[in-house]
Amino acid sequence: MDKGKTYLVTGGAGFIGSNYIKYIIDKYDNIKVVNLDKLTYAGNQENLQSVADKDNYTFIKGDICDQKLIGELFEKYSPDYVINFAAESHVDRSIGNPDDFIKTDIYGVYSLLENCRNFGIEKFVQISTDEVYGSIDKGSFSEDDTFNPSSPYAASKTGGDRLAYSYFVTYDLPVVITRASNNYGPNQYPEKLIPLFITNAIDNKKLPLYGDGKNVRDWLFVEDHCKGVEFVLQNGKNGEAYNIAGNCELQNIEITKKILELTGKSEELIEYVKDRAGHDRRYSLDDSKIADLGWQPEYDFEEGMRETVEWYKNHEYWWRKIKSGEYLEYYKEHYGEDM
Ligand code: NAD
Ligand code: TDX
Repeated sequence: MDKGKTYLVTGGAGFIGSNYIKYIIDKYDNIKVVNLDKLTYAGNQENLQSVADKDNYTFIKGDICDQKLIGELFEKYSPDYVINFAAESHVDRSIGNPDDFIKTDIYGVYSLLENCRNFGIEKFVQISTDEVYGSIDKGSFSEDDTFNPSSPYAASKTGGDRLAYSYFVTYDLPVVITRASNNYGPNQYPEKLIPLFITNAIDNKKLPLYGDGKNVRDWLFVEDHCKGVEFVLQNGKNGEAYNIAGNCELQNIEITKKILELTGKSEELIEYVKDRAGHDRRYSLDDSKIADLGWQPEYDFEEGMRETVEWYKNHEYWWRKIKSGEYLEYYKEHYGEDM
């Protein structure tokens, strides 16, 4: 039982990081959590309302690229674990403007690793992604397969993934790496396929399906991903990477129809649009390595999607502010410029 540890979670105000923080605070009685987040467009303190006032939770606004700030945090909080969720995470944005992706997803990882090396830690978890492997027509990727990233996002994440590994090999830093499938669930920013399509459907807006709609993704409920990350932190072997799959491969058109069914809307809302540049056809992970260690996802897709659609139906205040562009104004009003 991992009591009394201090977790430095980076990017903890985003979709997966915030779900992870809520999960570990609920799971352990005596841990401390420090959440370092730059609060980019994707970071949202409202995701953490249920833990914000707890004595064992501290929020720091800051950039993982800021080595001096990270050093000060290490001096002050002496984290046992560093779990790096912080990233620019949306493929379409990386096609339009790769700059921040290179900075955060590569240099930011380096900046964290340097501080971990100088101060010493028990474990560094780099949250990588299935996109590092690229597309696969048949079969599934294992952890030792070749990297073939297609987008500036995926290439930057590959850089961060391999930098973390190099600190294990070169400096003996206790690093583990997770590579998960596409996540879905509460608090996902409505630019990604599932929350964009749910919220558009609720508003009777078109659902813009790229290309022929037959690209395949493997879907993992965010709570399962959080459990998988914690499992790897506690049980993973240093220097190793672990695939975390949902074991639920679907074409985008199948997801789209499921969303329309669950929101009670017509398939006339589907609109085929120009394909994404460099659009990977299929992602597929072989998760036998983590399964052999004793972990597997619990959610079934139908159950996860029902919960997700219900969440967006019941949290219109959360996503309407984001989609209407009023969010930043609202944020300054409620939390102040410097939060
Ligand atoms: P997200 O975009 O919702 O959240 C990213 C968070 O990082 C935000 O809170 C943002 O403010 C913060 N951030 C960005 N740049 C930062 C910086 N320089 N310093 C500090 N904080 C910064 O992303 P997400 O979907 O929650 O993804 C989290 C991690 O999981 C990412 O590393 C992503 O690559 C990885 N991942 C995501 C998925 C998925 O399907 N969403 C799947 C596999 C892996
Ligand atoms: O409007 C859309 N229409 C559409 O057809 C959007 C936003 C997406 N799509 C397609 C593109 C993909 O085939 O849906 C699929 C999923 O797209 P995204 O939600 O943008 O996810 P993806 O590009 O697969 O990347 C996601 O999974 C891996 C996350 O955003 C990454 O952070 C993660 O690493």
